[in-house]
Amino acid sequence: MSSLQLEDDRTALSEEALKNAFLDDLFYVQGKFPALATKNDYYMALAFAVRDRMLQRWISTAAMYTKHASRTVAYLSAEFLMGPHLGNNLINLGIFDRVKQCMTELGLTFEELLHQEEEPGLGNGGLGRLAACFIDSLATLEVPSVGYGIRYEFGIFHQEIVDGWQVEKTDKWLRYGNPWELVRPEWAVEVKFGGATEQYTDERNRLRVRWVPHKTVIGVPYDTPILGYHTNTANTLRLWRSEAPESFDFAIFNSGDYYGAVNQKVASENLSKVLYPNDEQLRGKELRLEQQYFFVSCSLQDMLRILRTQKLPVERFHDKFAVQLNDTHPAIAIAELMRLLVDDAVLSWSEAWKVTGKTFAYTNHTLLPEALERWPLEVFSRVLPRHLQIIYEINSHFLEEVRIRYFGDEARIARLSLIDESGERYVRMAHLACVGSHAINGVAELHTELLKHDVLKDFYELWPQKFSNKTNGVTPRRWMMLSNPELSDLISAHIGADWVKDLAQLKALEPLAENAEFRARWREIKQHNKQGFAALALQRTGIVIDPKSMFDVLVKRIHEYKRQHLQVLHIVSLYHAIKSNPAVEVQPRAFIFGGKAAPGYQLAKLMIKLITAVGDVVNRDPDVRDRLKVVFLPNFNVTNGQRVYPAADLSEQISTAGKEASGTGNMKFSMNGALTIGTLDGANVEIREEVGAENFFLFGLSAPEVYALRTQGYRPMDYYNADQGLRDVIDLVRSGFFSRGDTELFRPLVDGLLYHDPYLLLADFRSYVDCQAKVSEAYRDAERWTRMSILNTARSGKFSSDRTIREYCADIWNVRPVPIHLLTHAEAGTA
Ligand code: F58
Repeated sequence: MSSLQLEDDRTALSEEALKNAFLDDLFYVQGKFPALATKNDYYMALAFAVRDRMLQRWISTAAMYTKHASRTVAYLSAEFLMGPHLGNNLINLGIFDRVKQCMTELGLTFEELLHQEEEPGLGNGGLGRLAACFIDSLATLEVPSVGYGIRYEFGIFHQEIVDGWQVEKTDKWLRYGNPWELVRPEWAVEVKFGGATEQYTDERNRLRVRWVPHKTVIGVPYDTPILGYHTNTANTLRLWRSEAPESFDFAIFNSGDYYGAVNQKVASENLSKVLYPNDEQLRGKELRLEQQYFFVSCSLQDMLRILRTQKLPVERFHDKFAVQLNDTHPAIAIAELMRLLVDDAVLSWSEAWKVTGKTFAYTNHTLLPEALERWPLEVFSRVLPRHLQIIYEINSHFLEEVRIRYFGDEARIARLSLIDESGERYVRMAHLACVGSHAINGVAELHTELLKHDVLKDFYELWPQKFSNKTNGVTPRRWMMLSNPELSDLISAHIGADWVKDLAQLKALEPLAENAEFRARWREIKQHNKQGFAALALQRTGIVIDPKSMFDVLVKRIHEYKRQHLQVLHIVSLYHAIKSNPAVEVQPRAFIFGGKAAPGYQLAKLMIKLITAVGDVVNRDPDVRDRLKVVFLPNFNVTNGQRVYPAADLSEQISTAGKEASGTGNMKFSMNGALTIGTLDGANVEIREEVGAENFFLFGLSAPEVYALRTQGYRPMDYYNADQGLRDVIDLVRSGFFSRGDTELFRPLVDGLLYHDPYLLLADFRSYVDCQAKVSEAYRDAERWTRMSILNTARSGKFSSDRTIREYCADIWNVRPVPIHLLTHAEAGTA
């Protein structure tokens, strides 16, 4: 009886049970009573009450997977940009409104509790957030899977804006503890680094290689349950933290070198200390390579342990696990699995290579040649001497195959080699990933085509069958239900609630675009979201924006190829028009920017300063009469994203065609009813295809046109000379008008545009500004705009990450759903 009671207390979802659990946790976990409890105590108590509800599902899921030895996806990613868990878990458990009600009845403000959570910002941007959307979809689709990554103590830096400049602060997200994770010291593993290798003959007379490392560290897994939406599945996100080995203590006694030992301990713990921001400075960083190898080795050892507990032989590794490499950051896994199979499990090279090839698949996320990872041979051999030998051996087998196929084509052989020998020698991680994987994919149709015919052309010619496209998607649970509850409720009221799991059903909204009452309600919700965002912007920046103006939003990492400065040129052109004739008619707009610049990327930081500097002038000029406002919202992250996408009227997707692999923010905007102004780049192409050309504002050169212009010789100055409007804009920035007369401040940007302009802003300027005029005209007709907005949402079904994950499951992973039956206490005890 008492055990049954306990089970109910910890799993029941009734209002009464939830309230009891919450108060229980406040007393017995936080050790507080209401009069002394802080907001954080309340948040923690609620989080633990919710976690209990998840644990029953988690245990049931683990039991089921173990019993059935289910084929499992292992998603290897150096980044998981999860965002806050509480709200999402409540949505997926189906108790969001009920818990809100409970908190209100207890006299607490639910929103305040949600805001109490420090978001785990363990990622830079798109790539890390994609991993988070994917594990949500995997759980929702009931697919056995584990996300493997690094438990960084400091996530992506916190951005402040001081005097218009970015200032970085460390992200102490673990400061108040993390109620969502469980540490599993019993599954810790050892990881070796450096040193040397030696050959030896084992007791069975086999010639083998032994790696004698210079140091070892311990990887300790921290597990977070990842719940599916309205399912019993709770998969695992397993993040590794590095620790010093136990032997540290003995070393002190043995050598007496206490401080040396302390240093070693600190060094071991530094491995998982901080997420690297994507930086030029990142190139060749030894610690970064150590991080990559660390989490990869931990994860593969963990998979081998699971194999052992399920009594499966290592020869069947690929039957049990489908391992996806999220870009090349985990690509060292290919050499590591070979090492584990050949050196430790004593498989033959050819057998190990077969297993490895069937295990891995690789996703590429970039078209920028400078972003392709390569490690100086010297660094590589110092950190991973055994892996370098293995890579040489892989390369020699591979190039043998290439030589047979392309006899005498030495140039091609040099291009394909895993080692770049054109100057200083490097290990090419993308080549390792291509050779060691059975599947290679891009993240949008255009991106995949460019991979096949440009970036990875030689590999495509060799193995066309390995290549496929998997257009990205985002989870509608977080990016619609949680962030835009009113819109979600409106949709459900009209077409039922099944769209959340089957986003294609949004199509049923199409006819409602012709329903005036529905349109009015649609507008009302957008207006409400805009008011909410305006309040946030005021609180964070002190700038007042009018919710009746058009919210024109550009949020993403700051990078030249993403062209935030093209939008600045547009703003300056409008401002110039007003100054030339203050009576001119302009559509009132709030230009909203957000995004972080890599700390070492000087031009990106200068772009932020330019945005804020233009804002300082425009926002205050009485001639503007508040018709234009420029806001830079500091610290764009998942939490702020949830506020901004639902409030946007216009989504800016203005990268140079052929540069943005996919984009995923573009999808979040469109789902929430924003219209896009964009180039034919990344997934914009497919968004336009889906929503219809008439509901998308297209401008700029296409990827082939960009290519042609570059080949024929691009001279930005020609555009400057030929276009008075462009000249006015550039000259105004150059004159020091936005920098208190300082003509030097923005020179690197302006001269960069006039004399180099690698991202073709000047070539696209006129087309962009003209297109923006069409946007303004369309916005003036509110009914027309609303129709277009509804159609954008209605036709965004393709961009659910559920669709993406279904494609990976069918084409690459060959895995099937395993529905979970919830265990009771009694069953769990006897399993
Ligand atoms: C992004 N890459 C792409 N990399 O730029 C974007 O187009 C795409 O939609 C997204 O991946 C998902 O496929 C990206 O975010 C990084 O942040 C790297 C992190 C590690 C250092 C180098 C950059």
